[in-house]
Amino acid sequence: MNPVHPAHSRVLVPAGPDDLRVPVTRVALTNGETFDRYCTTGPGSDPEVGLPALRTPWLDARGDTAAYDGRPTALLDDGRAALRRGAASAAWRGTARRPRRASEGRAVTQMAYARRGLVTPEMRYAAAREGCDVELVRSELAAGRAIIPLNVNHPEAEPMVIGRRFLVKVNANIGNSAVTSSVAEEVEKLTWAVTWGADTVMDLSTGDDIHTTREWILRNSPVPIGTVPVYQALEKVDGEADRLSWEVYRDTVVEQCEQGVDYMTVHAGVLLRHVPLTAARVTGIVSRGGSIMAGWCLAHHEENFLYTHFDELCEIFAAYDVSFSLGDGLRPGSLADANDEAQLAELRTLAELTRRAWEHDVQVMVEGPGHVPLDLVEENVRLQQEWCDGAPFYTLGPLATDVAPGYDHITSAIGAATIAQHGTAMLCYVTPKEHLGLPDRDDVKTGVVTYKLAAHAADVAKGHPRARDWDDALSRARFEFRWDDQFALSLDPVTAQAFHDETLPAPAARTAHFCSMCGPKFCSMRISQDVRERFGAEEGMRRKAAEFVELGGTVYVESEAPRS
Ligand code: IRN
Ligand code: FE2
Repeated sequence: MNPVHPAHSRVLVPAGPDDLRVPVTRVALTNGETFDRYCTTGPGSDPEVGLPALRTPWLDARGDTAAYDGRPTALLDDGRAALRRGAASAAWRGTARRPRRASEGRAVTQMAYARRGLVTPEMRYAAAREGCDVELVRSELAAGRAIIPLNVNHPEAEPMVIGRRFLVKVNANIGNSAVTSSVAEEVEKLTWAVTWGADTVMDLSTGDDIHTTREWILRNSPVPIGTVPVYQALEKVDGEADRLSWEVYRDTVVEQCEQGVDYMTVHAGVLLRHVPLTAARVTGIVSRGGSIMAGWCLAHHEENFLYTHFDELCEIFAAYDVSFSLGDGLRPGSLADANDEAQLAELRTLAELTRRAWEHDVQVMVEGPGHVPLDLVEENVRLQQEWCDGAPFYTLGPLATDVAPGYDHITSAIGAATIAQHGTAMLCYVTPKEHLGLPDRDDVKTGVVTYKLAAHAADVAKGHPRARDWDDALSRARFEFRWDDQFALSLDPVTAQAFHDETLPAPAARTAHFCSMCGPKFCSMRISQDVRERFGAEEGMRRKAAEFVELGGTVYVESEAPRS
């Protein structure tokens, strides 16, 4: 994997008593210091080979899962499509993998271990990456306030934790629509997304190659992978939602569990009686999965089969340690619809389902909006946290205004930073193409970087122990005119450096005490440094201020500020 800056390297640092080591991105600074950042890139892989199976020894040592002969991948419906598409797919080693699942009577979810008071290597790994005590991870998992989304069939993934007490995480969606993209491009998008810091990736692929695409993505993904199984189930019934059934859906879920999907969006809160509540909305039902399920309920005049079969679904998820992402099928798609009866009715149902999943030791997060004006954002987190007993909240933005298509990464990052500050655990990114088209490579990067800065802003505001250090390191580099360090420490070194070099490309400019924004004479940082040098830092400035007052000037002092 190519680092985004020559000063970056992925380093494994020892974590704890045994040989457990966790990755960091180490930034080598020109003043001899180093700065370690949270690393999501993984070790890098040849797409045809996949990543090493980091967790297999841990899974084997626990001895509570066993490999079995799942249905041969090549015989699955869309496996056939993959075979038609040529040798590259057929030769994929995934076809020979034997999936594993919980042995009879064994509870293998991270929540189950946590509740029994057991500390797993996964918990220690996640805690080390956060820089927190492993007991915090274990107790939050046990209480349902955090999840470690890791399917036993995705041993390549590096464990990470999602919960309000931990760093705010970012999810990037990738996936082809029928008209564009190839499998290789999707793997490339995954690699690209984690390069810029995506903590999880959701594969929202539709179309013929869906199974193969997912197999490639999973085998190459160092981060947890999420899906929305109803999209694939719909493909299996040729896009006719009325023909969906629990059986088709269940088989699709099992297929994805065997492949190693770590968490799945399940729109089980869209109940028959909730659908009419959306009738008077400005934008109706904007969730793809939500509209599919609403359509099915109305066509059959039956309750949502995801709701009526929820306990069976929990049993399947428990066998593979797949986490629920309880879908917000009735999320508001416009400011006008925010926090309305339909949205809140669904949230109450999601709260009920959260508790039911917990009875099976299945990990849960709860999805949230959408489009919400800033003054209603906090209420979203408060109600979700109260009703769902602190289960992690995972929101799509929300967009704080509807009026800026083309800039919806920004309209939504404003809402995202706000909602994360109030306790949302993971943010689903929005790209500049939202509402307009399929995101390309540049859009994916822009979306991830924009969401990383929103998440980080929230981490700082929440007082996460190590968050502010990053800002301080960058600010010191900036003040000391260590330009290369400022680039290396930035979220997007490539853009930062390119912008700087646009006007001052000469190598000498990298140590110059100014940039082209203000020029040499008017650089406030240079002037402020000169003041320090000439008069000594604090004392000199105080002396100068006193002289100024003696000459009749006034100096603003906090305690004398006018009150209103
Ligand atoms: C996140 C929070 N609310 C929705 N999401 C994401 O939206 C979810 O994780 C998945 O990536 C996508 C599902 O979209 P639909 O099917 O609800 O539109
Ligand atoms: Fe929208």
